[in-house]
Amino acid sequence: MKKGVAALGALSLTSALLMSACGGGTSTQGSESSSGGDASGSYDVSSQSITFIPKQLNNPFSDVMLGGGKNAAGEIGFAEVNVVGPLEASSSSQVSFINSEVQAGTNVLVIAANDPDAVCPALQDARKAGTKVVTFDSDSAADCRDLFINQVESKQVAITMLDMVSDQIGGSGKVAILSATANAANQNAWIKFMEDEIASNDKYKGIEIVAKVYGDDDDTKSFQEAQGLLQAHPDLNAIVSPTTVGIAATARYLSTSDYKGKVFLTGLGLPNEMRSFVKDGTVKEFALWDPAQLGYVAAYAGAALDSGAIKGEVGEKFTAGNLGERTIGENKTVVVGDPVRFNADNIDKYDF
Ligand code: RAM
Repeated sequence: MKKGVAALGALSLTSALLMSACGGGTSTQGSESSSGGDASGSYDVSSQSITFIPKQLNNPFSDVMLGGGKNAAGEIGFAEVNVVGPLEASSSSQVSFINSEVQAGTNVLVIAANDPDAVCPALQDARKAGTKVVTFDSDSAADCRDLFINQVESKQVAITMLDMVSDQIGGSGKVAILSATANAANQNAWIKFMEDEIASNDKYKGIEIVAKVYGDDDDTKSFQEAQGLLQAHPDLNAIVSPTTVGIAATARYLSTSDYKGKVFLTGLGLPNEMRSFVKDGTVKEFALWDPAQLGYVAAYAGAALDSGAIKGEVGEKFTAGNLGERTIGENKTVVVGDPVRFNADNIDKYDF
């Protein structure tokens, strides 16, 4: 059980999660912990605590992901569930949160790393103190965590984005990437696979990546980077933004610019944030997975590790509640599911 309340300066998602349930999203300052629950889940964690640290709190994607994580934690029966984290996704912004949660005695830490290496020493200390460390969404270096819960195989995310942009530009053209932070392990893995595929797969040989810029998962910076891309590359055919913050900001810029309908935009987005841009013709198609499932599986993985049901070795299996049995794969990674492509025909079926 955790020894105390989350450290001063920790930020909570109480209202963000409520807002997210209603389709909005914001964050407040303070700290949050909840107690209760029983041991009715299959893992006995009734005296244990779990802490979620997303890349940043003021991100609607994080809100949905944490919603799934908290649902699972309640279902499993953790005695205490905490959500803390920074408001911006910079490299070292999570270190103080890791340290204070571990000092307070959290049993399970579930973290989306802003930088695969910057969080490592703190995560190593956490593991030495007996905390089980699960990364989700964005991995740390592999030797600093017990398990990584990956949304989708990284290569499959890359291929989905390449297929969408290729369809939209008719197979060839100039493409820019507007990413999250320069250190984000998840975006960098997807971009690397995109570049490798363009270089090696004839299907994508007409795609030329002419620029890569970083909006830092900050709405204003992403908007400005989109504007800057179009100024610097007036002959651009498409922007691929593998971040929900970046794609929404870019769509907002394009929707009122002369480029609307001329420069394509695709990547990874939340249907609820992108719906109006699909309906007004700014965006044809983009993709994502259900972030709530990612949080849900991560909480179950943490419970399975903490209760001793698994050690975190490749080949072991655990049950992730109503999402069923999962197997630990190569590199101690668990894959949650497949991406979905959203367009005018199906976007109204999704509510996240
Ligand atoms: C942003 C974040 C997150 C990523 C999604 C697709 O919200 O960068 O880490 O997984 O986009």
